[in-house]
Amino acid sequence: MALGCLQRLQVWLFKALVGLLFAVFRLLSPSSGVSGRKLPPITDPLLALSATQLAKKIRRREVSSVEVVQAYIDRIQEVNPLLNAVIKDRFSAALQEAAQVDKLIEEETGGEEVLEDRLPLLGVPLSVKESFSLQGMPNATGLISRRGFVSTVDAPPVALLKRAGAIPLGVTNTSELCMWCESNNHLHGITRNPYDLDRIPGGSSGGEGSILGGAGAVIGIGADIGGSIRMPCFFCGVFGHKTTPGIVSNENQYPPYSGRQEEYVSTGPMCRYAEDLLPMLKIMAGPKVNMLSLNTKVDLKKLRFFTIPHDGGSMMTYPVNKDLMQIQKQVVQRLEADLGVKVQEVHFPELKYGFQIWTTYMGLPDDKGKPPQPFAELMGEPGRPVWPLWELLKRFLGKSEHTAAAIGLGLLEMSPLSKPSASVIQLKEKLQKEMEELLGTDGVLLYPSHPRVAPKHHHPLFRPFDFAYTGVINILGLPVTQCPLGLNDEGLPLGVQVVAGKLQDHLTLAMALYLEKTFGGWRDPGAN
Ligand SMILES: *[C@@H]1O[C@H](CO)[C@@H](O)[C@H](O)[C@H]1NC(C)=O
Ligand SMILES: CC(=O)N[C@H]1CO[C@H](CO)[C@@H](O)[C@@H]1O
Repeated sequence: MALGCLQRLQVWLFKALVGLLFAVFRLLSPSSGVSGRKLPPITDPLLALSATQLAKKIRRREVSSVEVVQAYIDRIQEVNPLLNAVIKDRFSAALQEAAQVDKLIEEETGGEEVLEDRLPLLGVPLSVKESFSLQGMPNATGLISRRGFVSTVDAPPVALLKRAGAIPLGVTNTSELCMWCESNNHLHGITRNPYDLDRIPGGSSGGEGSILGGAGAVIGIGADIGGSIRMPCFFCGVFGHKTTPGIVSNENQYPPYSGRQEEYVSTGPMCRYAEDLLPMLKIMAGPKVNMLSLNTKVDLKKLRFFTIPHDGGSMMTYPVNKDLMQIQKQVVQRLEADLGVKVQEVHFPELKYGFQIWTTYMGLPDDKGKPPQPFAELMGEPGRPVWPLWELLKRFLGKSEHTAAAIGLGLLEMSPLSKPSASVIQLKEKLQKEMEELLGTDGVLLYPSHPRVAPKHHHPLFRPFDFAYTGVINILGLPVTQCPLGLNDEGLPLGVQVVAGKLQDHLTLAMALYLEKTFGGWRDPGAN
């Protein structure tokens, strides 16, 4: 399956043509009106505290929940006109709930420890991705035909976070039906990156990434089937964890998962401060928390470390950008210098087929032979399935309700590219075995999050397969934490994925704390 010389030339020519097409597309696209503007810096010190610290201060009555919730409401009102991240708020309900929290703390006689134990996030604001049910909030996932659909219950991890005392302030934008890396749809509009409004925040949990990066939220919740937590966290400079699948419930998300997708999708925490990842995951895991070793103290010096600099030259993805190669090398150097460990560079030829592996497995039927629900069917909900070619034609005339990305996915679904292939299944099985052997229960792997930093709006349409860097980890079913690593010369977030063996989530969460300490974690996009 190696590439010949002629094929390489063809790939190069194709990529050059695509680059030219995008340049023309940009010239023809209208400017957004916020182009060139910058987010204001944060001025309220409450916005610079982790949820863990906020909860502690609230319990100790050093600050009230109403003050904290109000600080976040003010920040959302300041930045959301620029970001379009929060698409429906519940500010007045949240303030009432905060007032109740303050009253409860006033009356609590059991002391701080009782509250910490029972309600670890008491009084802390929470942001929720719209595709998760949150009672009274939209249940549309960016589909015009679902306008007016309202959630009647809370999705289980949302309910658990609420039960731990967190107060949701609203829901945030996603890509249409959560199946694209740009959070844009014709119901709630386009969401922008807090570090550069002309760029994407990623997707599908892009509203979460954007509002977290923009300091309008401190903790949030996302789901990830191909990078939907990790891409937005990477592009927006925050932390996110794709949990080992099967731990956190995926119930009551729209669209629901079908076929074998439940094996590859994971719900997990997204946040600005690494120390919030672990307590959030403990809460969100519910009864399955005991399958993980979240109380085990991790000694990084005793782990085995590996790094993979790129996917080995896939035909589908673009090469990893120099800044990202460099920062991953710096992580390696720091690990070796700080911990006295050896970080071994490894290569897996199968990674080149990350995209093919992802599409093949996403299309497989479930145990009972039932195939996943076709995307064109979901696009037509609650009516009949759409016909992607017809939608494409309508799109050119500006008459389709659907985004180009969703139509593209509908078309891809009809093409031979997305038919499960036996040779790809073999490749994946081999990769799975090798990767599990390598990582064991004490191995940690660094892998680029994406080939480049946050792209300009719509550019992913011209480079649709770069998500293979995150997608392949879903199919392997491994836990992975996205960690920010400071900003590049243009002020855009850098980062890396940290992967571990199944159920070894505590290892990558410990790495997130280390990398935050070493590389500075989240940066205020409004600073300097
Ligand atoms: C969201 O809508 C879908 C159907 O369109 C429905 O099955 C689901 O129950 C709704 N979710 C909630 C929480 O109301
Ligand atoms: C800029 C933009 O399109 N904002 C929209 C975000 O979503 C809400 C809810 O659907 C709309 O009311 C806004 O117009």
